Amino acid sequence: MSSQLSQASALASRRLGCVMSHVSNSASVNRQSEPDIKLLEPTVTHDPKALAQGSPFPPTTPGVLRLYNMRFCPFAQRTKLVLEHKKIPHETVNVNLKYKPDWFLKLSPIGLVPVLQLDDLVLPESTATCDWLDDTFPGQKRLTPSDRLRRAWDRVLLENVGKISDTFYALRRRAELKDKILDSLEKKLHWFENILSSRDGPYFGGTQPAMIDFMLWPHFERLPALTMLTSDPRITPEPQNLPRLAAWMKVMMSLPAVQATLMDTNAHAHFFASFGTGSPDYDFGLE
Ligand SMILES: N[C@@H](CCC(=O)N[C@@H](CS)C(=O)NCC(=O)O)C(=O)O
Repeated sequence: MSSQLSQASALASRRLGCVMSHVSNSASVNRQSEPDIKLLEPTVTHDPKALAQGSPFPPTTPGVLRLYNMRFCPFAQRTKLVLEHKKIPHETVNVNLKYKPDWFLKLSPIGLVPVLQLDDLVLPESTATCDWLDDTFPGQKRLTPSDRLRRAWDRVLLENVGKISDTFYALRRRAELKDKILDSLEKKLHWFENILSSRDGPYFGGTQPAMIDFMLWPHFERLPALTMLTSDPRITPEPQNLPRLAAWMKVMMSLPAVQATLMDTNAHAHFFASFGTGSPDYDFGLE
């Protein structure tokens, strides 16, 4: 027992006090109250298939950050985008959200992905996980703006983007209201277009992508699938209808983090259709 304790304390002191090699040393300047966290590179690659009820818990490794994910979840994609953009080492475990494993519900009783786990730390919710990552590993790419008004307006954008995703579900529930639902989505997209036009760069963050770009992106990535499902071209940003958003989508697509998490339009459309029939195809495209 005492040898286990001393091993644990040796491990803890190895992990505290120095910053991950590829996260800038500014981390130690910016964080005063908590010790720095040194993450270890994962050595195990988990099967990407979604783990369902009855599947055994994949053992964690001390010092390895884990993301509980669902491959088609726009909220989990936010966390993945921040992890990828900041090059934060992590492993991913995909969860079947229709038949959740008991260990997942025990770990995070709210039962939603994303969830981050690092040793004893368990943190749910896309915005909380992304803020924690940005605060804990600020590195050279701090994503949260320092300007208070910009931060406040980014919150306004964030609060409104959910209405884009709601469209998918509204259309499934009230197909007879299709025109009305799409009219209101189109209006909302023009609102985003105007705000983007008032900013100083191709990104919502300006000349560089900021946290808000990664918070919004997953919802916009799915718009072409919505056009495919509704045959309504107004709701996909193109240079002729929503030029600033179209240009933003183009630059976002070229970011390595977006490339690393991107699902194509067919895959999104397939997943939505499968979700609509009550049998979400979590493993679509694997094998
Ligand atoms: N507010 C949460 C929403 C997350 C969320 O709705 N995740 C969905 C998948 S996209 C989920 O886990 N659903 C499981 C369930 O509803 O039981 C966040 O921002 O993280």
